[in-house]
Amino acid sequence: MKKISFLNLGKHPITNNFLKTNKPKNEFFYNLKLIYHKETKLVSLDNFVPPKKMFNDKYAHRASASITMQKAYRNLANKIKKKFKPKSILEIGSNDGVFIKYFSNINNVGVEPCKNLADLTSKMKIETYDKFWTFRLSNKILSKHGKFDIIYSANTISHIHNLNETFKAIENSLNSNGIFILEDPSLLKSLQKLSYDQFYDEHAYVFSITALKNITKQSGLEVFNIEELKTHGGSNRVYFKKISNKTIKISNTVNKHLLKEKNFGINNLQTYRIFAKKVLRSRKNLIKIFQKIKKEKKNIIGYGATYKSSTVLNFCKIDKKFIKYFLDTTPTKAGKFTPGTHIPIKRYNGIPSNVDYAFLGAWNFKDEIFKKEKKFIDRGGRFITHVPSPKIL
Ligand code: DWN
Repeated sequence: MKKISFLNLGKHPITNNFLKTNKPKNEFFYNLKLIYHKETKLVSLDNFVPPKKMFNDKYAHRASASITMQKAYRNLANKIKKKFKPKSILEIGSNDGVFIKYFSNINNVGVEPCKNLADLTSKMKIETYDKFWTFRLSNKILSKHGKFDIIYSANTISHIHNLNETFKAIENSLNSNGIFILEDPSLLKSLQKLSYDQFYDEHAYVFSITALKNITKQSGLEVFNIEELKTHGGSNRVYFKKISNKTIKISNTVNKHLLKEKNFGINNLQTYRIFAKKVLRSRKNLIKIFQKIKKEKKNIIGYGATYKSSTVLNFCKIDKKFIKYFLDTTPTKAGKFTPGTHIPIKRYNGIPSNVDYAFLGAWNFKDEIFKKEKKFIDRGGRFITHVPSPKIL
């Protein structure tokens, strides 16, 4: 399979490796390089980081950390119940149970390799397997729980390296009329918004619908509906059925989306070369903004120590010189340091009055944050973003 490299983002740390010290010994770095697969049109990292280095019992991210996501999962759970009336549901990557908890009255099973998170849902009486999703695990779950009406997976399939096995195992675990719902960041939106921070160790892939169609052909699954979501800066919710199930019609959202991707140039290497050039320009302009503010001796902090922001900070070499500290609502990140750039992270308790600028690490929650930080904005505080282009908001 021909792979073409189109962007080298340099050396990067493990994004989940929030450090206990700002002088770590032997911090792990890998080369973050993006590639385009000519045949399947898949876009992926060149070097995959071993899963156990990323997903372990110290996993920091909590899917319920934002009100936006809490609402999104509650609405989706209601929609699924109303539309499909499932008697069983499996979630791959159940995180802290923000979604699966709504299905406590049916056969609900979680899969979550990060033990600290799996323990949270086990305590909620949701049977949770603290294992990586594999064909073997699908058989193990099958022998105890049977096949499922719905399999749901948000922000997880893009993290699993062996896609062939992943989709085959999903097909294996679905009832003949079962539905698989995948939610992951959209490649089209990432290219359009120049959000190159969607690429980091965990995001082995950023999917287009074109690539998803191509790579799932072998697994016996086919896409029958697509919903475009605003979450995480632009995601796709992709509905799959078994190819053998002829009772579900393919919605025209599928062809519409494929055409949109084709018109943008998803199938064209040149699109990625142009993206790469724009990313280099974006870095230059973001650094200029930080340098200018620093010259004015103003205080800059970071807002939301996201995994995504690790790509921006390490690629642009924005460290403690520019950002005094990050504020984040996640309790397990507080008191630690950002991977690679070693910026302190403090527990969020409002933006202090001496802060002039806040770099939006969690730009994908801009609306929620702007609402919450009205006081900061009203007193002249400004946010810095790099999406879709570096600017002060
Ligand atoms: O796919 C993934 C996504 C869904 O979650 C994972 N690979 C890892 C993680 O990535 P991320 O860190 O880029 O995700 P978020 O959801 O954009 O992270 C938001 C961060 O910002 C959290 O640490 C919470 C924090 N936050 C905050 O401090 N104040 C968020 C909001 C909305 C706030 O008001």
